[in-house]
Amino acid sequence: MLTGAFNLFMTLPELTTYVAEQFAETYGRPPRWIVAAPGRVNVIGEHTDYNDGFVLPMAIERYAVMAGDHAASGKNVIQIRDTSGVDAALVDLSAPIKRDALKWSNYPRGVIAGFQARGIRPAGLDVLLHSTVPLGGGLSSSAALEVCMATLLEAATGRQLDPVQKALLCQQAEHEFAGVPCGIMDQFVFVMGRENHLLLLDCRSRQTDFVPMNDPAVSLLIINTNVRHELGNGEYARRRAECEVAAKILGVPSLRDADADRLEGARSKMDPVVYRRARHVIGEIERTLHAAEGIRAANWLTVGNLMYASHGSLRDDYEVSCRELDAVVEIAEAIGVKGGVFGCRMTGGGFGGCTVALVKTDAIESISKNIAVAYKRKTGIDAALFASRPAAGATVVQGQSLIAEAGAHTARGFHPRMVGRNDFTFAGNLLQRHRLRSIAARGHHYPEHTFINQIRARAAQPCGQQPVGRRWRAAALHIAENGHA
Ligand code: GAF
Repeated sequence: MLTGAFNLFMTLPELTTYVAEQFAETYGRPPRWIVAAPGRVNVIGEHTDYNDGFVLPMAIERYAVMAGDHAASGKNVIQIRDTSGVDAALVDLSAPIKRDALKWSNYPRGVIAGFQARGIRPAGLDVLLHSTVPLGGGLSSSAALEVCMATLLEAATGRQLDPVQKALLCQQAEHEFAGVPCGIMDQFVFVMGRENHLLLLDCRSRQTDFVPMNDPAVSLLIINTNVRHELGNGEYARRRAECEVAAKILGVPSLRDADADRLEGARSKMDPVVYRRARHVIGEIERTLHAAEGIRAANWLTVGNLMYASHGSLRDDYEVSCRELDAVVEIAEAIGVKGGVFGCRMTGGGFGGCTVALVKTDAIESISKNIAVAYKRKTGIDAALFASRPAAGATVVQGQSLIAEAGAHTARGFHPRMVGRNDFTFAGNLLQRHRLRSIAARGHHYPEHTFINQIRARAAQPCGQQPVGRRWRAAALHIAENGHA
Protein backbone atom coordinates (compact mmCIF):
# COMPACT_ATOMS: atom_id res chain seq x y z
CA MET A 1 0.00 0.00 0.00
CA LEU A 2 1.27 3.46 -0.89
CA THR A 3 1.37 5.91 1.95
CA GLY A 4 3.03 9.07 3.20
CA ALA A 5 5.23 11.44 1.26
CA PHE A 6 5.30 9.48 -1.99
CA ASN A 7 1.55 9.45 -2.08
CA LEU A 8 1.43 13.25 -1.82
CA PHE A 9 3.50 13.69 -4.94
CA MET A 10 1.55 11.32 -7.16
CA THR A 11 0.36 12.67 -10.49
CA LEU A 12 -3.35 12.58 -11.25
CA PRO A 13 -3.13 9.38 -13.35
CA GLU A 14 -1.12 7.71 -10.58
CA LEU A 15 -3.63 8.85 -7.99
CA THR A 16 -6.48 7.56 -10.13
CA THR A 17 -4.87 4.15 -10.29
CA TYR A 18 -4.23 4.14 -6.58
CA VAL A 19 -7.77 5.17 -5.66
CA ALA A 20 -9.24 2.60 -8.07
CA GLU A 21 -7.18 -0.10 -6.40
CA GLN A 22 -8.19 1.06 -2.96
CA PHE A 23 -11.84 1.15 -4.00
CA ALA A 24 -11.57 -2.44 -5.22
CA GLU A 25 -9.95 -3.49 -1.95
CA THR A 26 -12.60 -1.70 0.08
CA TYR A 27 -15.72 -2.64 -1.85
CA GLY A 28 -14.63 -5.78 -3.71
CA ARG A 29 -15.27 -4.48 -7.23
CA PRO A 30 -13.83 -1.82 -9.53
CA PRO A 31 -15.30 1.69 -9.40
CA ARG A 32 -17.70 2.93 -12.04
CA TRP A 33 -16.68 6.58 -11.80
CA ILE A 34 -13.53 8.37 -10.69
CA VAL A 35 -13.53 12.14 -10.31
CA ALA A 36 -10.97 14.62 -9.03
CA ALA A 37 -10.98 18.20 -7.78
CA PRO A 38 -7.71 20.09 -7.24
CA GLY A 39 -6.51 22.20 -4.31
CA ARG A 40 -5.79 25.89 -4.87
CA VAL A 41 -3.27 28.51 -4.06
CA ASN A 42 -4.20 32.17 -4.21
CA VAL A 43 -1.36 34.19 -5.71
CA ILE A 44 -2.85 37.47 -4.49
CA GLY A 45 -6.23 38.98 -3.60
CA GLU A 46 -6.87 37.78 -0.07
CA HIS A 47 -10.11 38.41 1.78
CA THR A 48 -11.36 40.39 -1.18
CA ASP A 49 -13.86 37.88 -2.57
CA TYR A 50 -16.60 38.56 -0.02
CA ASN A 51 -16.02 42.30 -0.60
CA ASP A 52 -16.95 41.98 -4.29
CA GLY A 53 -13.29 42.47 -5.24
CA PHE A 54 -10.77 40.60 -7.41
CA VAL A 55 -8.83 37.42 -6.65
CA LEU A 56 -6.03 35.70 -8.57
CA PRO A 57 -5.89 32.01 -7.61
CA MET A 58 -4.88 28.89 -9.50
CA ALA A 59 -5.73 25.22 -9.09
CA ILE A 60 -2.73 23.12 -7.99
CA GLU A 61 -1.56 19.60 -8.70
CA ARG A 62 -2.93 18.22 -5.43
CA TYR A 63 -6.28 16.52 -5.58
CA ALA A 64 -9.28 15.23 -3.74
CA VAL A 65 -10.22 12.08 -5.66
CA MET A 66 -13.44 10.10 -5.32
CA ALA A 67 -14.12 6.69 -6.79
CA GLY A 68 -17.72 5.52 -6.73
CA ASP A 69 -20.30 3.00 -7.82
CA HIS A 70 -23.98 2.35 -7.20
CA ALA A 71 -24.53 1.15 -3.61
CA ALA A 72 -24.06 -2.62 -3.55
CA SER A 73 -26.58 -2.82 -0.71
CA GLY A 74 -29.26 -1.33 -2.93
CA LYS A 75 -30.04 1.06 -0.05
CA ASN A 76 -30.74 4.73 -0.51
CA VAL A 77 -27.57 5.67 1.32
CA ILE A 78 -24.38 7.36 0.14
CA GLN A 79 -21.52 5.90 2.10
CA ILE A 80 -18.20 7.69 1.83
CA ARG A 81 -15.11 5.95 3.13
CA ASP A 82 -11.75 7.66 3.30
CA THR A 83 -8.42 5.96 2.61
CA SER A 84 -6.95 7.56 5.73
CA GLY A 85 -9.25 5.40 7.85
CA VAL A 86 -11.29 8.19 9.47
CA ASP A 87 -14.90 7.28 10.25
CA ALA A 88 -17.07 6.71 7.19
CA ALA A 89 -19.84 9.17 6.37
CA LEU A 90 -23.27 7.65 5.87
CA VAL A 91 -25.80 9.93 4.24
CA ASP A 92 -29.36 8.61 4.31
CA LEU A 93 -31.07 9.97 1.22
CA SER A 94 -34.57 9.07 2.33
CA ALA A 95 -34.51 11.56 5.27
CA PRO A 96 -33.80 15.30 5.24
CA ILE A 97 -30.01 15.80 5.22
CA LYS A 98 -28.73 17.66 8.26
CA ARG A 99 -25.37 18.69 9.71
CA ASP A 100 -23.59 15.87 11.47
CA ALA A 101 -21.20 15.55 14.40
CA LEU A 102 -18.69 13.96 12.01
CA LYS A 103 -17.20 17.28 10.92
CA TRP A 104 -15.62 16.35 7.60
CA SER A 105 -18.82 14.74 6.40
CA ASN A 106 -20.63 18.08 6.43
CA TYR A 107 -18.95 19.19 3.20
CA PRO A 108 -20.29 16.30 1.10
CA ARG A 109 -23.56 16.34 3.05
CA GLY A 110 -24.10 19.99 2.13
CA VAL A 111 -23.44 19.23 -1.53
CA ILE A 112 -25.80 16.26 -1.64
CA ALA A 113 -28.47 18.40 0.05
CA GLY A 114 -27.82 21.11 -2.56
CA PHE A 115 -28.43 18.64 -5.41
CA GLN A 116 -31.65 17.47 -3.79
CA ALA A 117 -32.81 21.06 -3.29
CA ARG A 118 -32.36 21.58 -7.05
CA GLY A 119 -34.50 18.55 -7.81
CA ILE A 120 -31.57 16.24 -8.65
CA ARG A 121 -31.96 13.14 -6.55
CA PRO A 122 -28.93 10.84 -6.53
CA ALA A 123 -29.47 7.20 -5.58
CA GLY A 124 -27.34 5.27 -3.08
CA LEU A 125 -23.60 5.17 -3.74
CA ASP A 126 -20.49 3.47 -2.43
CA VAL A 127 -17.70 6.04 -2.48
CA LEU A 128 -14.02 6.05 -1.60
CA LEU A 129 -12.24 9.35 -0.99
CA HIS A 130 -8.53 10.03 -1.08
CA SER A 131 -7.03 13.51 -0.86
CA THR A 132 -3.54 14.89 -1.30
CA VAL A 133 -4.66 18.45 -0.53
CA PRO A 134 -3.19 19.05 2.95
CA LEU A 135 -5.96 19.35 5.55
CA GLY A 136 -5.95 22.68 7.35
CA GLY A 137 -3.17 23.87 5.05
CA GLY A 138 -5.07 26.85 3.70
CA LEU A 139 -5.18 25.26 0.23
CA SER A 140 -8.92 24.79 0.51
CA SER A 141 -9.14 21.08 1.13
CA SER A 142 -12.76 21.60 2.19
CA ALA A 143 -13.89 23.26 -1.04
CA ALA A 144 -11.96 20.58 -2.96
CA LEU A 145 -14.05 17.99 -1.16
CA GLU A 146 -17.28 19.85 -1.98
CA VAL A 147 -16.45 20.24 -5.67
CA CYS A 148 -15.25 16.63 -5.86
CA MET A 149 -18.58 15.44 -4.40
CA ALA A 150 -20.53 17.63 -6.81
CA THR A 151 -18.54 16.26 -9.76
CA LEU A 152 -19.20 12.68 -8.67
CA LEU A 153 -22.92 13.39 -8.34
CA GLU A 154 -22.92 14.89 -11.82
CA ALA A 155 -21.31 11.73 -13.19
CA ALA A 156 -23.60 9.43 -11.23
CA THR A 157 -26.83 11.25 -12.08
CA GLY A 158 -25.83 12.22 -15.62
CA ARG A 159 -26.93 15.80 -14.82
CA GLN A 160 -24.24 18.35 -15.57
CA LEU A 161 -24.64 21.61 -13.65
CA ASP A 162 -23.88 24.98 -15.13
CA PRO A 163 -20.33 25.78 -13.82
CA VAL A 164 -21.38 28.95 -11.98
CA GLN A 165 -24.34 27.17 -10.39
CA LYS A 166 -22.08 24.29 -9.39
CA ALA A 167 -19.64 26.66 -7.66
CA LEU A 168 -22.49 28.47 -5.90
CA LEU A 169 -24.05 25.19 -4.76
CA CYS A 170 -20.73 24.21 -3.17
CA GLN A 171 -20.31 27.62 -1.55
CA GLN A 172 -23.81 27.28 -0.08
CA ALA A 173 -22.82 23.87 1.32
CA GLU A 174 -19.88 25.50 3.09
CA HIS A 175 -22.09 28.28 4.50
CA GLU A 176 -24.92 26.07 5.67
CA PHE A 177 -23.22 22.82 6.62
CA ALA A 178 -19.72 23.92 7.70
CA GLY A 179 -20.79 27.27 9.13
CA VAL A 180 -18.09 29.27 7.31
CA PRO A 181 -19.42 32.34 5.45
CA CYS A 182 -16.74 32.02 2.76
CA GLY A 183 -16.56 33.96 -0.49
CA ILE A 184 -16.66 32.41 -3.96
CA MET A 185 -12.96 32.19 -4.81
CA ASP A 186 -12.20 28.58 -3.95
CA GLN A 187 -15.25 26.94 -5.47
CA PHE A 188 -14.91 29.01 -8.65
CA VAL A 189 -11.29 28.13 -9.26
CA PHE A 190 -12.01 24.45 -8.60
CA VAL A 191 -14.76 24.45 -11.17
CA MET A 192 -13.11 26.74 -13.73
CA GLY A 193 -9.36 26.37 -13.21
CA ARG A 194 -7.34 26.05 -16.39
CA GLU A 195 -3.92 24.49 -16.89
CA ASN A 196 -1.07 27.01 -17.04
CA HIS A 197 -3.35 29.91 -16.17
CA LEU A 198 -4.24 31.94 -13.13
CA LEU A 199 -7.89 32.88 -12.75
CA LEU A 200 -8.51 36.61 -12.41
CA LEU A 201 -12.02 36.55 -11.02
CA ASP A 202 -14.23 39.58 -10.58
CA CYS A 203 -16.19 38.43 -7.56
CA ARG A 204 -18.96 40.94 -8.22
CA SER A 205 -19.77 40.29 -11.86
CA ARG A 206 -18.30 36.75 -11.69
CA GLN A 207 -16.50 37.53 -14.92
CA THR A 208 -13.44 35.35 -15.41
CA ASP A 209 -10.22 36.29 -17.12
CA PHE A 210 -7.43 33.76 -17.56
CA VAL A 211 -3.92 35.07 -17.04
CA PRO A 212 -1.25 32.86 -18.64
CA MET A 213 1.35 31.68 -16.13
CA ASN A 214 3.59 29.46 -18.20
CA ASP A 215 7.03 31.08 -18.16
CA PRO A 216 9.29 28.10 -17.42
CA ALA A 217 11.81 30.42 -15.75
CA VAL A 218 9.50 31.17 -12.81
CA SER A 219 7.55 28.90 -10.48
CA LEU A 220 5.23 29.11 -7.54
CA LEU A 221 6.58 27.39 -4.47
CA ILE A 222 4.09 26.48 -1.76
CA ILE A 223 5.39 26.30 1.78
CA ASN A 224 3.18 24.66 4.37
CA THR A 225 4.03 25.95 7.86
CA ASN A 226 2.35 22.83 9.23
CA VAL A 227 0.46 25.06 11.60
CA ARG A 228 -3.14 24.08 11.12
CA HIS A 229 -5.45 26.81 9.95
CA GLU A 230 -9.08 26.79 11.00
CA LEU A 231 -11.75 29.14 9.62
CA GLY A 232 -14.69 27.75 11.55
CA ASN A 233 -13.62 29.37 14.82
CA GLY A 234 -15.29 32.71 14.18
CA GLU A 235 -12.33 34.90 13.20
CA TYR A 236 -13.15 34.65 9.49
CA ALA A 237 -16.80 35.54 10.13
CA ARG A 238 -15.67 38.45 12.32
CA ARG A 239 -13.49 39.87 9.52
CA ARG A 240 -16.37 39.64 7.11
CA ALA A 241 -18.67 41.46 9.54
CA GLU A 242 -16.06 44.19 10.11
CA CYS A 243 -15.87 44.78 6.37
CA GLU A 244 -19.63 45.15 6.21
CA VAL A 245 -19.52 47.71 9.02
CA ALA A 246 -16.84 49.67 7.14
CA ALA A 247 -18.86 49.64 3.91
CA LYS A 248 -21.92 50.89 5.78
CA ILE A 249 -20.01 53.79 7.32
CA LEU A 250 -18.57 54.64 3.90
CA GLY A 251 -22.04 54.52 2.40
CA VAL A 252 -21.13 51.99 -0.31
CA PRO A 253 -22.66 48.60 -1.14
CA SER A 254 -19.31 46.90 -0.55
CA LEU A 255 -15.64 47.82 -0.07
CA ARG A 256 -15.13 47.27 -3.81
CA ASP A 257 -16.86 50.62 -4.29
CA ALA A 258 -14.59 52.59 -1.95
CA ASP A 259 -11.11 54.00 -2.54
CA ALA A 260 -8.29 55.18 -0.30
CA ASP A 261 -9.41 58.84 -0.33
CA ARG A 262 -12.95 58.02 0.66
CA LEU A 263 -11.65 55.81 3.47
CA GLU A 264 -9.34 58.56 4.77
CA GLY A 265 -12.25 60.99 4.70
CA ALA A 266 -14.29 58.70 6.94
CA ARG A 267 -11.47 57.64 9.23
CA SER A 268 -12.65 59.69 12.21
CA LYS A 269 -16.06 57.99 12.09
CA MET A 270 -14.54 54.52 12.29
CA ASP A 271 -13.28 52.23 14.94
CA PRO A 272 -9.49 51.94 14.25
CA VAL A 273 -9.79 48.17 13.77
CA VAL A 274 -12.58 48.56 11.21
CA TYR A 275 -10.52 51.24 9.46
CA ARG A 276 -7.52 48.92 9.15
CA ARG A 277 -9.66 46.07 7.85
CA ALA A 278 -11.04 48.35 5.14
CA ARG A 279 -7.56 49.68 4.32
CA HIS A 280 -6.39 46.13 3.70
CA VAL A 281 -9.29 45.26 1.40
CA ILE A 282 -9.13 48.47 -0.64
CA GLY A 283 -5.35 48.16 -1.08
CA GLU A 284 -5.51 44.43 -1.82
CA ILE A 285 -8.02 44.85 -4.65
CA GLU A 286 -5.66 47.33 -6.31
CA ARG A 287 -2.64 45.11 -5.75
CA THR A 288 -4.44 42.17 -7.34
CA LEU A 289 -5.18 44.06 -10.55
CA HIS A 290 -1.59 45.33 -10.71
CA ALA A 291 -0.22 41.86 -10.10
CA ALA A 292 -2.31 40.45 -12.95
CA GLU A 293 -0.84 43.11 -15.25
CA GLY A 294 2.64 42.35 -13.92
CA ILE A 295 2.24 38.64 -14.65
CA ARG A 296 1.02 39.31 -18.17
CA ALA A 297 4.11 41.48 -18.70
CA ALA A 298 6.45 38.97 -16.99
CA ASN A 299 7.42 41.78 -14.63
CA TRP A 300 8.35 39.44 -11.80
CA LEU A 301 10.02 42.04 -9.58
CA THR A 302 6.81 44.07 -9.45
CA VAL A 303 4.68 41.00 -8.81
CA GLY A 304 7.03 39.90 -6.03
CA ASN A 305 6.88 43.31 -4.34
CA LEU A 306 3.08 43.28 -4.50
CA MET A 307 3.12 39.88 -2.80
CA TYR A 308 5.26 41.20 0.06
CA ALA A 309 2.98 44.25 0.37
CA SER A 310 -0.04 41.95 0.49
CA HIS A 311 1.53 39.95 3.28
CA GLY A 312 2.36 43.05 5.31
CA SER A 313 -1.19 44.26 5.00
CA LEU A 314 -2.67 40.89 6.00
CA ARG A 315 -0.30 40.78 8.97
CA ASP A 316 -0.71 44.34 10.26
CA ASP A 317 -4.12 45.56 9.07
CA TYR A 318 -6.17 42.43 8.61
CA GLU A 319 -4.42 40.48 11.38
CA VAL A 320 -4.87 37.04 9.88
CA SER A 321 -1.22 35.99 9.77
CA CYS A 322 0.65 34.19 12.51
CA ARG A 323 4.24 33.90 13.77
CA GLU A 324 5.05 30.93 11.54
CA LEU A 325 3.68 32.46 8.33
CA ASP A 326 5.63 35.64 9.09
CA ALA A 327 8.75 33.57 9.70
CA VAL A 328 8.55 32.00 6.22
CA VAL A 329 8.03 35.38 4.56
CA GLU A 330 10.99 36.88 6.45
CA ILE A 331 13.22 33.97 5.44
CA ALA A 332 12.13 34.31 1.81
CA GLU A 333 12.79 38.05 1.89
CA ALA A 334 16.25 37.44 3.32
CA ILE A 335 17.05 35.03 0.47
CA GLY A 336 15.95 37.81 -1.88
CA VAL A 337 16.01 38.13 -5.65
CA LYS A 338 19.70 37.28 -5.76
CA GLY A 339 18.91 33.91 -4.24
CA GLY A 340 15.95 33.47 -6.60
CA VAL A 341 12.94 34.68 -4.57
CA PHE A 342 10.85 37.48 -6.09
CA GLY A 343 8.13 37.57 -3.45
CA CYS A 344 6.27 35.62 -0.81
CA ARG A 345 3.04 35.95 1.14
CA MET A 346 0.58 33.96 3.19
CA THR A 347 -2.16 32.45 1.08
CA GLY A 348 -5.78 31.57 1.86
CA GLY A 349 -7.78 32.47 4.92
CA GLY A 350 -4.77 32.69 7.24
CA PHE A 351 -4.20 31.85 10.92
CA GLY A 352 -1.74 29.15 9.81
CA GLY A 353 -1.54 27.10 6.65
CA CYS A 354 0.65 27.96 3.67
CA THR A 355 2.65 30.72 2.08
CA VAL A 356 3.22 31.04 -1.65
CA ALA A 357 6.51 32.26 -3.09
CA LEU A 358 7.29 33.40 -6.62
CA VAL A 359 10.72 31.98 -7.40
CA LYS A 360 13.21 31.37 -10.18
CA THR A 361 12.68 27.80 -11.33
CA ASP A 362 16.36 26.95 -11.49
CA ALA A 363 16.79 27.96 -7.84
CA ILE A 364 13.88 25.94 -6.41
CA GLU A 365 16.07 23.29 -4.88
CA SER A 366 18.40 25.63 -3.01
CA ILE A 367 15.53 27.91 -1.95
CA SER A 368 13.53 24.98 -0.61
CA LYS A 369 16.49 23.71 1.35
CA ASN A 370 17.28 27.15 2.79
CA ILE A 371 13.70 27.84 3.81
CA ALA A 372 13.23 24.40 5.39
CA VAL A 373 16.42 24.70 7.45
CA ALA A 374 15.86 28.30 8.56
CA TYR A 375 12.18 27.68 9.35
CA LYS A 376 13.02 24.67 11.51
CA ARG A 377 15.67 26.72 13.31
CA LYS A 378 13.23 29.58 13.96
CA THR A 379 10.13 27.61 14.91
CA GLY A 380 11.18 24.04 15.65
CA ILE A 381 8.64 22.86 13.04
CA ASP A 382 9.27 20.94 9.81
CA ALA A 383 7.80 22.77 6.84
CA ALA A 384 6.52 20.92 3.76
CA LEU A 385 7.42 22.49 0.42
CA PHE A 386 6.30 21.76 -3.11
CA ALA A 387 6.03 23.57 -6.43
CA SER A 388 2.98 23.37 -8.64
CA ARG A 389 2.09 24.49 -12.13
CA PRO A 390 -1.44 25.85 -12.53
CA ALA A 391 -3.69 22.81 -12.96
CA ALA A 392 -7.10 22.26 -14.53
CA GLY A 393 -10.29 22.34 -12.47
CA ALA A 394 -12.41 19.39 -11.40
CA THR A 395 -12.73 16.56 -13.87
CA VAL A 396 -14.34 13.19 -14.46
CA VAL A 397 -11.27 11.02 -14.82
CA GLN A 398 -13.21 7.86 -15.47
CA GLY A 399 -16.90 7.54 -16.07
CA GLN A 400 -18.97 4.82 -17.57
CA SER A 401 -20.96 7.27 -19.66
CA LEU A 402 -17.81 9.00 -20.90
CA ILE A 403 -16.26 5.70 -21.95
CA ALA A 404 -19.44 4.54 -23.63
CA GLU A 405 -19.72 7.89 -25.35
CA ALA A 406 -16.18 7.64 -26.66
CA GLY A 407 -16.91 4.19 -28.01
CA ALA A 408 -20.07 5.37 -29.73
CA HIS A 409 -18.38 8.36 -31.25
CA THR A 410 -15.30 6.55 -32.47
CA ALA A 411 -17.42 5.08 -35.21
CA ARG A 412 -18.41 8.51 -36.48
CA GLY A 413 -15.35 10.48 -35.58
CA PHE A 414 -14.51 11.89 -32.21
CA HIS A 415 -16.61 13.52 -29.58
CA PRO A 416 -15.33 16.97 -28.61
CA ARG A 417 -15.96 16.29 -24.92
CA MET A 418 -13.14 13.79 -25.01
CA VAL A 419 -10.62 16.29 -26.34
CA GLY A 420 -8.00 16.96 -23.73
CA ARG A 421 -8.95 14.02 -21.58
CA ASN A 422 -8.68 11.39 -24.19
CA ASP A 423 -5.38 9.69 -24.88
CA PHE A 424 -3.94 9.95 -21.43
CA THR A 425 -7.16 9.21 -19.66
CA PHE A 426 -7.55 6.08 -21.66
CA ALA A 427 -3.93 5.16 -21.11
CA GLY A 428 -4.36 5.77 -17.39
CA ASN A 429 -7.60 3.80 -17.30
CA LEU A 430 -6.05 0.92 -19.06
CA LEU A 431 -3.09 0.70 -16.73
CA GLN A 432 -5.50 0.92 -13.86
CA ARG A 433 -7.49 -1.97 -15.23
CA HIS A 434 -4.32 -4.01 -15.43
CA ARG A 435 -3.75 -3.42 -11.79
CA LEU A 436 -7.36 -4.16 -10.97
CA ARG A 437 -7.07 -7.44 -12.77
CA SER A 438 -4.23 -8.41 -10.51
CA ILE A 439 -6.46 -7.60 -7.56
CA ALA A 440 -9.13 -9.73 -9.19
CA ALA A 441 -6.65 -12.55 -9.39
CA ARG A 442 -6.34 -12.28 -5.63
CA GLY A 443 -9.98 -13.18 -5.24
CA HIS A 444 -12.05 -10.09 -6.03
CA HIS A 445 -14.75 -10.09 -8.63
CA TYR A 446 -13.79 -8.72 -12.05
CA PRO A 447 -15.81 -8.99 -15.27
CA GLU A 448 -14.81 -11.54 -17.87
CA HIS A 449 -13.98 -9.22 -20.73
CA THR A 450 -11.00 -7.03 -20.06
CA PHE A 451 -10.67 -3.41 -20.85
CA ILE A 452 -7.96 -4.27 -23.36
CA ASN A 453 -10.51 -6.14 -25.40
CA GLN A 454 -12.92 -3.24 -25.24
CA ILE A 455 -10.22 -0.84 -26.39
CA ARG A 456 -9.13 -3.17 -29.15
CA ALA A 457 -12.72 -3.46 -30.39
CA ARG A 458 -13.22 0.29 -30.37
CA ALA A 459 -9.91 1.03 -31.98
CA ALA A 460 -10.76 -1.34 -34.80
CA GLN A 461 -13.83 0.74 -35.69
CA PRO A 462 -13.53 3.41 -38.38
CA CYS A 463 -12.19 6.66 -37.14
CA GLY A 464 -12.91 10.29 -38.06
CA GLN A 465 -10.57 12.61 -39.85
CA GLN A 466 -9.83 14.92 -36.92
CA PRO A 467 -6.23 14.57 -35.76
CA VAL A 468 -7.43 13.99 -32.22
CA GLY A 469 -9.50 11.04 -33.37
CA ARG A 470 -6.50 9.57 -35.15
CA ARG A 471 -4.30 10.24 -32.14
CA TRP A 472 -6.70 8.52 -29.82
CA ARG A 473 -6.94 5.53 -32.08
CA ALA A 474 -3.17 5.27 -32.33
CA ALA A 475 -2.85 5.53 -28.56
CA ALA A 476 -5.58 2.96 -28.00
CA LEU A 477 -4.01 0.48 -30.43
CA HIS A 478 -0.60 1.00 -28.92
CA ILE A 479 -1.94 0.35 -25.44
CA ALA A 480 -3.96 -2.63 -26.55
CA GLU A 481 -0.94 -4.21 -28.15
CA ASN A 482 1.71 -3.31 -25.61
CA GLY A 483 -0.23 -3.20 -22.39
CA HIS A 484 1.15 0.22 -21.48
CA ALA A 485 1.02 3.80 -22.70
C1 GAF B 1 -10.98 31.21 2.49
C2 GAF B 1 -12.36 31.42 1.90
F1 GAF B 1 -12.97 30.23 1.70
C3 GAF B 1 -12.29 32.22 0.61
O1 GAF B 1 -13.58 32.50 0.15
C4 GAF B 1 -11.49 33.52 0.79
O2 GAF B 1 -12.24 34.48 1.47
C5 GAF B 1 -10.15 33.22 1.49
O3 GAF B 1 -10.33 32.47 2.67
C6 GAF B 1 -9.44 34.49 1.83
O4 GAF B 1 -9.07 35.17 0.66
O5 GAF B 1 -10.24 30.39 1.66
